Amino acid sequence: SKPAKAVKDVVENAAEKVADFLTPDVPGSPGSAPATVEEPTTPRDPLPPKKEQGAPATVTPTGAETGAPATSKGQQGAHLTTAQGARLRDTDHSLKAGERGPTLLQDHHLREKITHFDHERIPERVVHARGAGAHGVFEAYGTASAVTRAGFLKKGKKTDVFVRFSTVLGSRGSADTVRDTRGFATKFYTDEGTFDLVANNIPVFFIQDGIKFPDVIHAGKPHPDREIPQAQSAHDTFWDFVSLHTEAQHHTMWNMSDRGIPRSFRMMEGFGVHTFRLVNEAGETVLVKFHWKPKLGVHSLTWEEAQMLGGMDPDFHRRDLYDAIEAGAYPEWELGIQVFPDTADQTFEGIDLLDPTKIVPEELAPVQPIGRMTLNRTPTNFFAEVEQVAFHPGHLPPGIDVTNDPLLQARLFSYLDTQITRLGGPNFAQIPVNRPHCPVNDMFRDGFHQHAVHAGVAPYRPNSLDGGNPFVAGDAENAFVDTPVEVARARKVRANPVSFDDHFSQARLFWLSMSPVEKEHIIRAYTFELGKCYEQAIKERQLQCLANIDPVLCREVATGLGLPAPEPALPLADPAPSPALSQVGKEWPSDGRIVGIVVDDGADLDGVRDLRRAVFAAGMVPLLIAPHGGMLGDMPVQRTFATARSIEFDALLVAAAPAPAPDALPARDAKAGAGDTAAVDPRVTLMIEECWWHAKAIGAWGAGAKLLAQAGVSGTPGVVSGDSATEVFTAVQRLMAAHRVWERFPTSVA
Ligand code: HDE
Repeated sequence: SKPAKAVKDVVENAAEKVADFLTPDVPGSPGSAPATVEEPTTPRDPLPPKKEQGAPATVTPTGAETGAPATSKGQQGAHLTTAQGARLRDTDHSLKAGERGPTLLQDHHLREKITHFDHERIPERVVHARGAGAHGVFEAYGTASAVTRAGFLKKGKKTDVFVRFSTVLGSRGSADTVRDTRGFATKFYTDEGTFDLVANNIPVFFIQDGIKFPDVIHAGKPHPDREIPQAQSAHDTFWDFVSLHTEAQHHTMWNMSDRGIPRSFRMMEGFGVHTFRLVNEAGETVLVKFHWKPKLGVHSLTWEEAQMLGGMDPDFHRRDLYDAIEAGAYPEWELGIQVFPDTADQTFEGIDLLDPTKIVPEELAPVQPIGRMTLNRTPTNFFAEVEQVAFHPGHLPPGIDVTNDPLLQARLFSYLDTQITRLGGPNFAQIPVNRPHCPVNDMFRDGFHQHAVHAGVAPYRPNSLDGGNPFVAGDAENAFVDTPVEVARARKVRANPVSFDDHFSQARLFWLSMSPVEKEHIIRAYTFELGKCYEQAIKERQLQCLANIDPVLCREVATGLGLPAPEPALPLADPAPSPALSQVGKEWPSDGRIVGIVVDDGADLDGVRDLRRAVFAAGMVPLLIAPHGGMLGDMPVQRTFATARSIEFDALLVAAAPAPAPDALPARDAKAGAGDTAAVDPRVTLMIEECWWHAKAIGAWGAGAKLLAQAGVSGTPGVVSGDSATEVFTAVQRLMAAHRVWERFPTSVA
């Protein structure tokens, strides 16, 4: 039959057709002379490149390589389509046999939609799972040019950055304001390769050797049997570990201080923790520690605010960061370095620079500013940017190098390793937020989620087929050169240097550097955390650690726990305090601070209008709180008594004494016949009381001034009243510069 003949033709001619493709002089091809068989390992000259074969393009993958538009983004066009781009007319109904079903397996849109959804989640980070991020720019002062050849630190150079702030212990959905260390990781997209400064808001770490990281994290995470408590250190396994593993005591002291509950990501310092090595043009080296200094100063919540926020606004820090940026109150930090000579013993003033449980007090080595970072753009898509960003302390540009700090050395392994699992393969550097902003030509190929369509045939070196590309760079072309540091003749050991044995002197240094009110907060934090432990032996062991730090601290916590205070087991160190560690006693700009203004329909609206103007002019954010939503004259009401709580505000101004609204609960003290206060909405009284307890500035005029008297706070420190709104605000603004009305906190220690 006809079809049978057609098949036969194809088959018969096939050999001939194939032969056409083969060049007769390729050894071994049909029709060529028998080849001398070479051993595959026999060296021979590489084949010359084919005529049209040049260097492959070195563009970063955008999709343009496939013919898709270079601007190719996740989505374009106004029409809903399938993942393959076919327009859809219905995405609300699955395809069924009749209105009442069953649903048909052939519904490719249903299957595609549900399958994609089923795979939307990726594993959260094993630590630092909860975070928030923002884009910005770093501008160098040029002051570091003498000590590093890093191009992004040359005077006036601007570099794009992406920052991710995080807590350490909690899961992705945990509350922002828990007591914990905060991550402060910055990606600098420099012209010479990405630099990641993967920092924390605490300058020391729990462990001196990275091999202990799984131990400290297992101890801090929820208990393995019940998986509680979430995002807390106030539990037995944490205190079990840190009381046994006493090198953790310095970091723990910072966590128990107000640093463990920051007011805002914008008001945190950042620390590179480890000592790094900088290399200049001449190849000379210095050792440095990196510091971020927030323009707004270092501020904290009170413990009660932090706990209330955990329920009322678990996203407080994330919201604060995004609100500030969107309001134009761009957060700023100065990057600074402490510089030390790169001596053979790598110590400075007796402090071992390779020990990550030690700081070098700023009074001994000042932090020298080298540039300024401004965060000015919130992410477009949280998952794409904040969740998928991948930092790594080994992402270093020429001019910045690592040291032998054994904690840093383990980190250099861990980050890439964990990201392969978290981001599903080795190609996550191609995710937009992770792409370097400079040419990449790395010879890495294939693998899961490969988005690049690499040109060329020779992803190996040396090659001639791609014209020798890629070429290695010489010193003159700014290659990253590992610093040829001498390695001492040594034996392989699993041991620390003797200097790492001092676990208490710097915890004591921190304690002695605190003001009385900060000491009081530390005492209360230890008492709370240990009070949450069940095991008596753990409390006693931690009290022994506190005795080795300071007898007053130990005594006060022991009293709170109802346990005897032990004697120190070691002679107490005698360090000079470092005033730079205290958060109290200075003045800071109040940009981006939130001022709550209590008003009602009878309030002095002209005064309120002036006040709002003055608050905006001071770079702060006024929020009107009224009995009802909508407008108050020509001003929008942002909060009602039902939606506002004191913890959102940095200061409170009271312009009215509103009568109880219908949705108010009875005043707490109404039954006790507290007189006039019962005639005021109890939520307003509560707001004033809470602001007072939390040591916030309070101001009032008009009817509001009377209310302060009724609440029993007028005439106390940090409470001002006056005739006009703006006069009161001027006084409140001065109080806010000190952050809190510190004298309102009771202190039992000197
Ligand atoms: Fe990390 N750390 N870390 N860490 N770390 C991670 O990497 C690790 C340490 C820090 O916003 C992980 O991608 C080890 C010190 C921040 O994405 C992981 C050790 C400092 C972030 C990891 C440390 C940090 C991480 C988890 C001890 C301050 C969040 C997810 C040797 C200088 C980065 C990831 C972000 C994240 C390992 C100690 C800061 C598992 C092994 C010290 C800010 O690789």
